[in-house]
Amino acid sequence: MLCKLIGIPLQEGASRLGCEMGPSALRVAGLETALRELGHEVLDFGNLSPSGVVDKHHPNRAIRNLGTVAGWIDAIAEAAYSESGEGLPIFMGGDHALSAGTVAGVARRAAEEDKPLFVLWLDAHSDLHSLDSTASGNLHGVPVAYFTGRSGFEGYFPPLAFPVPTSNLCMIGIRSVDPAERAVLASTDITVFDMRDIDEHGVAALLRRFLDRVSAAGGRLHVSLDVDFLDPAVAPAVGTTVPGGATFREAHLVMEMLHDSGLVTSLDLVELNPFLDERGRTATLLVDLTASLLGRQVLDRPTRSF
Ligand code: 4U7
Ligand code: MN
Ligand code: MN
Ligand code: MN
Repeated sequence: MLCKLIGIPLQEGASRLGCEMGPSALRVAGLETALRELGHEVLDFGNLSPSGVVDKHHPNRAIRNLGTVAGWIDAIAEAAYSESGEGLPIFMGGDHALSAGTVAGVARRAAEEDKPLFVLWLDAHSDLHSLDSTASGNLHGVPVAYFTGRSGFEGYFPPLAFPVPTSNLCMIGIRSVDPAERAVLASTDITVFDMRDIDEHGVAALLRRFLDRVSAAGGRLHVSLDVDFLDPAVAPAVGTTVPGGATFREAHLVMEMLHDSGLVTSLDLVELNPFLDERGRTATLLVDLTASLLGRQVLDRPTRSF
């Protein structure tokens, strides 16, 4: 498999500075070597930079860096479209606002191939705020509302040609939802599995159900991994820590199952803040999780029966 590493040093969507160092930390932690050792071809495209920044003002005065983030999304969507034609683009963030661009770009690609696009959102948060409902004003909390075509982004974020149907979106790991987001989740058909669902059923059963749907539909699958999907005890390098997250093994199992499915067509690694890391352990964990997604396993596993 051809893996395309694309750095997106965007940090203006988060309140704490530091995500701009994410792509560097993933490189230092050995992402390219890990994938080569698995037999993959790897191309590092370097880092993207934003399109021209136009100052934008929104009636919600809490919003921060709107023009800057909009400029990033524009450039990211273009790159995501161009690089998703062949190989597996791996978008190295950068904060989660970047997914407004990656998903918009891969959605355009899917539309061109006449395939449905599915999105697996691995996160503590649902990132479903509109520009009107965000109270923090941090734009890493809005990408899902944007790429599913919810209203209020017109004139602020780039026009969205191919919204992702809410029925094609599955969230796993959720444990921090604001009231406005809760209302959206209650009124749409987004599949949401919170931490309680993982506790009760195990992450494998939840994921398998979704993957079966993607496979039956012949869809493309974009995976967006927010570091805070993981428990902060194993992944401390995030600004937005929420206790009670996925364990080390739950996260690897998700990646291993995604590998076996053969369905993943693009990946975001987001919200890594190396300034908050402990001796690179979170960056290293993200490299190892990506390796699991690309076929690293403990034992060779021809289909086994027990
Ligand atoms: B992340 C939050 F209020 N919902 O809007 C907000 F809890 O990309 C958090 O998932 C957003 O890390 C978190 O600021 C965005 C908050
Ligand atoms: Mn997020
Ligand atoms: Mn999050
Ligand atoms: Mn975060």
